Amino acid sequence: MAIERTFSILKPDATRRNLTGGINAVIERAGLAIVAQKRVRWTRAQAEKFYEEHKARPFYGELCTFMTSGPIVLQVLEGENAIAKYRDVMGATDPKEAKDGTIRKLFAVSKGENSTHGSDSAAAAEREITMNFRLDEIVG
Ligand code: FUP
Repeated sequence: MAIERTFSILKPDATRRNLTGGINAVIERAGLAIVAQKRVRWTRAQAEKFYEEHKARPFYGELCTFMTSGPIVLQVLEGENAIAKYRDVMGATDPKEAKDGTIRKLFAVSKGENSTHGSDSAAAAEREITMNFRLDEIVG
């Protein structure tokens, strides 16, 4: 296994409920290092671009509305097998299906308001990190 970087978002439902620290504790306990982090609020155009692969899905408009409804925390996580590991730590998209101890089981409100995003492949991680961070903002 190799040291990888993955891209993470703490979504508006999480920032609204002051869960940044609580979620970061789960991330760090899993052995992932937070090597970049910034709190921002996305424009509609930024959300639409980030989620453009979902453009044809019925939830696309609602997803972009939700992702611009409040502050979000953008992160780069680093560690062994970070991409798959963070997907495991987040749990299933729908919190009703997420395993005990996962972020979404612990914190998510619903399938849409599911507290976190994590890249689903190496190509996605590369795209999402470069879209959201300059190289000098990542300190490993
Ligand atoms: P995930 O990879 O677990 O974040 O899930 P997807 O890529 O399938 O979906 C991206 C986001 O779209 C989810 F985080 C939440 C939203 N979504 C819905 O709102 N409804 C759905 O039925 C599926 C996804």
